[in-house]
Amino acid sequence: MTLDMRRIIDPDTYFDHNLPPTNLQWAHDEVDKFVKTQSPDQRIVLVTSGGTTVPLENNTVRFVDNFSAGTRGSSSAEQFLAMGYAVIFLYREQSLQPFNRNYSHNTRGILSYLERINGQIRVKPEWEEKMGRDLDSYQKYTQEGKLLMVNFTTLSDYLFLLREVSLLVASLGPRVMFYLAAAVSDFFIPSHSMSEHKIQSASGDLTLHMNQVPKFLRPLVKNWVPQCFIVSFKLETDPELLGPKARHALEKYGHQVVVANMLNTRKCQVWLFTKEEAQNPAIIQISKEDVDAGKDIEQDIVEELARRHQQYIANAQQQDLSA
Ligand code: PAZ
Repeated sequence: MTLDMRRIIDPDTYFDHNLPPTNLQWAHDEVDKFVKTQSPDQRIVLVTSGGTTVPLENNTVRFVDNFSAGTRGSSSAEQFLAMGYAVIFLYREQSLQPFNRNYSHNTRGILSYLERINGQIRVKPEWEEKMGRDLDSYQKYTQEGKLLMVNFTTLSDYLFLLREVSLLVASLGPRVMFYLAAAVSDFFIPSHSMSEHKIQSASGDLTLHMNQVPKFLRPLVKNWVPQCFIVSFKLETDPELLGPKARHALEKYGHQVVVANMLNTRKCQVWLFTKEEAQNPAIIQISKEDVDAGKDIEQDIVEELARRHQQYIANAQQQDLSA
């Protein structure tokens, strides 16, 4: 596989050349309704979660994917809800979902939590308390209209939905946080360059030309939601690159926070880069023992970001008063 990174596509023209997802109108209506039912001072967060697929054929048989399971996003969504946020959860279909995440995607299938007693199917006693708590939370937040889940699969689905949600929440300004934890592909094949049908193996080895995905953080920060509090994530595997890349993103896009993490330690350590702390980022870490005991680092990440978001809202209100 070779990557052709020379042709950089303009973010503004991307949407003219790619097809929107089938759930775009549904998502528009649901997000619009969701936002309108929140009280005027309700803090709202858009959490993006999971990886994007990049199709290799228009009639897709094969695609390029990545490792992200949606652990960060789904756990963070639970923490935001516990802290009083209304959460729009934009997630990769079949990746982990808040509260449900404890019963999927591991070595135990859902049936291993159940048993049949006198003909009745019930949760095994050792799981009753935890499952009961998760069920109560899930039902409470969805019924109270505090959790809305919107799904995507491909890179293109994700980008269309991100823009749609952004434009719907933009007018709410500083009280909206963007928590962009999804692992979004950096490369793709534009629809018009893609094979229409399944690529045939009879022609021998396969060489793919992939374009660079336009940098959507730029229009998001500058045009779509210029007043919102924006947190992006940066993942690397080479420790030498992590700090410079996080700083570069901050300088280039001018948003509020970059959460930097390394692939192998992402469950126990992250760095928060801001303009003021570009050379000396705050570190959030938990021990391996805490991770093994079931603690999620997202609890600490979300607590810290919510604190900074509150400060951001207060500063914006102060500026309004003195304007
Ligand atoms: O989904 P997960 O919990 O397995 O991984 C989370 C993560 C590493 C994808 C996230 O923390 C992250 O860094 N997202 C941005 C990746 C990037 O585009 O650099």
